[in-house]
Amino acid sequence: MPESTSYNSANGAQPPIEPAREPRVAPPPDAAAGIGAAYHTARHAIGKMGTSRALRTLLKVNQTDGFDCPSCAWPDPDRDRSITEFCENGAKAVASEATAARVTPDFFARHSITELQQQSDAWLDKQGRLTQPMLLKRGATHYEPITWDDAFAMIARELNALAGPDEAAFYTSGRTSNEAAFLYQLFVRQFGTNNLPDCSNMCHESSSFGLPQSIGIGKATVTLDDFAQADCIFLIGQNPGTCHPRMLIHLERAARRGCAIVSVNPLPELGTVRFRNPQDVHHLFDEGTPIASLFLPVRINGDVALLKGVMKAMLEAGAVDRAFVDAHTEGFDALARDLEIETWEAIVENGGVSQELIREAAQVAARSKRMIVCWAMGITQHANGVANVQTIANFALLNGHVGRPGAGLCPVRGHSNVQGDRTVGITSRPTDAFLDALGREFGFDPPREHGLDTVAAIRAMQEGQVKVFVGLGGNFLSAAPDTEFTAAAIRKCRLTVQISTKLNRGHLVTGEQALILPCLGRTERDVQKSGEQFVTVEDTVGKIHASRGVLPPASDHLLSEPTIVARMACAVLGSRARIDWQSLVENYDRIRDHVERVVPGFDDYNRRVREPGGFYLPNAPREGRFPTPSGRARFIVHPIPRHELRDDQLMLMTVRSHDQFNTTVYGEDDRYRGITGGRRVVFMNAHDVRRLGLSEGQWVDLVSHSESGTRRASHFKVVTYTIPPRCAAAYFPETNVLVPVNSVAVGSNQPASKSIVIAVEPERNGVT
Ligand SMILES: Nc1nc2c(c(=O)[nH]1)N[C@H]1C(S)=C(S)[C@@H](COP(=O)(O)OP(=O)(O)OC[C@H]3O[C@@H](n4cnc5c(=O)[nH]c(N)nc54)[C@H](O)[C@@H]3O)O[C@H]1N2
Ligand SMILES: Nc1nc2c(c(=O)[nH]1)N[C@H]1C(S)=C(S)[C@@H](COP(=O)(O)OP(=O)(O)OC[C@H]3O[C@@H](n4cnc5c(=O)[nH]c(N)nc54)[C@H](O)[C@@H]3O)O[C@H]1N2
Ligand SMILES: [Mo]
Repeated sequence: MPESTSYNSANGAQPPIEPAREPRVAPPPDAAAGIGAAYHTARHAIGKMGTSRALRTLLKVNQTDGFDCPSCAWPDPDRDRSITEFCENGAKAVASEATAARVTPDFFARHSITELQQQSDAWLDKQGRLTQPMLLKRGATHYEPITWDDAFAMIARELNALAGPDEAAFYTSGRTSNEAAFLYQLFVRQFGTNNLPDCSNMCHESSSFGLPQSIGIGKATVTLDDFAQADCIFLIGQNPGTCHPRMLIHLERAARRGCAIVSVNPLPELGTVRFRNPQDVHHLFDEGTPIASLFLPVRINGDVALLKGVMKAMLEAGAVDRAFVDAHTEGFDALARDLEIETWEAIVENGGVSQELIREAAQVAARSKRMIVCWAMGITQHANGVANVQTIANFALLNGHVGRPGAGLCPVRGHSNVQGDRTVGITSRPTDAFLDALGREFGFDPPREHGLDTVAAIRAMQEGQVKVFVGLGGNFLSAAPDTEFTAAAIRKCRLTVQISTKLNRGHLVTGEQALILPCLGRTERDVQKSGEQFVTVEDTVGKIHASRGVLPPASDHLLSEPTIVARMACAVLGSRARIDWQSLVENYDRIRDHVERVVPGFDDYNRRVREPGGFYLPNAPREGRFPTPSGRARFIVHPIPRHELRDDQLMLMTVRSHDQFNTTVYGEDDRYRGITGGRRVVFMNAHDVRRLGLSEGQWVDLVSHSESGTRRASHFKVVTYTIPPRCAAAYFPETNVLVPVNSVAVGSNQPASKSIVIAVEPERNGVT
């Protein structure tokens, strides 16, 4: 456990404070997207790629013969795609990957690790694509080039020298393709461990854990077509304008045909307020379409209380689908009893929303014949994230909104293939059925004991139990909670290996020795022995489709992710290898043939994925069946969480700005919230600012206390904002230092990075 000390950014694990940087605050724009989005799309794309490369690349985004956008997991239309099936933030992600800038061995010779640590996240990303395998030797100040063969030999040496396979952890981030992920988990399990932490542990783990208990499956039950039929859509804890901008097109269409849209969010996020479709040139300059017809400014982590209020009012009004409840569910009586006992006083106090507004939302839900409920990180990243998810399931089940057209549950996934990675086996908690099938297919006995997830892996590294860390994509250091604790844990490893496209802070805080293995990105052509390959991904509604890059690789030295995994497996497993890894990557169809025989739902994979748009995986609840042990969906009742905040304390949520993709910072602005030129801001309610004796624009420190110590994030500018009292918001990863590693969701072990108890103190160190 970290000691009771204050942390600072001096050792390079946190983004550095740039004293000269002064965030500016202005009123947010009146609508999301519009001409501003078109302008910023062009600026990022052309600025990084040049005009012709930008056009050539962007016109292939999300086309059936092109590549899957590397940004979010929002689905593409089954039919009638427009030629511009991308958004401003998709264009930023593409431009960041397809940039013409390069990080060469010469770059690493010029800049020491210490020097690079002092650079901002945006600067690191701007340097361009990694071009060659690089090695950081023990005690060295600079990375130096290494050959692929030597790199794999080194990984083999270190992994095979461990006392056992459980002394290594193998992380995956959600951009990895199904093909690479399947090979990776196969390699890891043949090596002998289930230590497969992934970004999903920090993302939708509360959904993946909680939803199966409620409805028998951990995924969305809807398709895009359902959004065209819904008469009511709830958006709970989600910021689609920034994080899933293509969703706005479907929300706009829904709003225009009279579908009620209810946003439950502490912030009036711009994309849920008003939208001007940048693809609709005729309406680029009009006032835009109002999106949410009702906005419930819930208190942070007030969702269980609020939804209980909505259900209580529905119950009173008799808005219960008794036939559905009797035929398909269990646990209703306990739910009804609980809602009866729950007082409006507790509901209003903990939810932070008035009884009138809650009743209004209940009326909307009660009237609905086809209701979709969407949610994202505002729901999952709390200590009671699983309870949040299961309460949402209760809400949808109450009036039978699962398994009928135009209705259903929709956990909106983040990374473009985070869902697919899980489907093909990236999990530290595999089922026996999966392991049986994997063992049968490849003639080995996979390890049965469950492995380490993200938080458990950090602790194991800290305790010296995990000595080698391999990351297939991502930025484990900056994405993980408790930055300084995590950094210290990583530094204890003997070897850390990052398979990456772009430079990030995770390359600068390493084990005793470190490797960077540069790989092809989505946008690039992947040519193997049998010819040009494509990979496959799964979107948030469970549709599997192909992704084929169009650009020449950023460097001749790059290998594809499947190739890197296969060569690592050959080197590490040596004579223990039971399969011909080399032949698998000569033709990715061969990988897919194996997937087909191991994972249910992939029948005829190679043929069906070649059909334009791909195919849907089976989804029982979508067809009205619930694959729970009893065959019924379950109402699972949870208490309202209570937060006893001291007078000087606030509840902080860590959110994304409009100019970032997770830990990749494209720029210093957050246009939709009126912030430009800097990210170190804390959004607070005006009443709290006054009450705490602070003033707008003042520089403050954010301090979190827990039994494991005091954590401090320095130098944030106070911004008064439309946010409920006692709530605050700031950007991640600058604030990850405040999230105690032991502050996790019950059941899912997901870091509670949206309910951090903080105090706001006048700046101590006086950086300015
Ligand atoms: N451009 C861009 N796109 C992205 C990403 C990105 O970083 N940038 N990241 C991708 C990934 S991996 C993910 S997981 C998704 C994330 O997508 P989101 O989950 O939409 O993103 P967050 O910024 O985490 O914001 C969550 C929202 O929840 C609200 N919120 C916070 N706490 C609560 C609460 O207690 N209750 C309720 N009801 N609301 C709350 C916040 O105000 C915010 O609007 O986006 C994906 N797409
Ligand atoms: N405080 C706080 N912490 C959070 C969150 C939060 O809301 N608040 N959100 C959490 C969530 S939802 C998530 S998903 C995690 C994200 O955690 P990660 O997925 O680990 O982080 P990313 O920032 O998406 O990873 C970016 C890096 O991935 C590499 N990369 C990009 N594309 C590719 C590729 O095609 N192949 C390979 N091999 N590498 C690639 C690049 O080197 C890039 O620097 O963060 C979590 N952390
Ligand atoms: Mo995520």
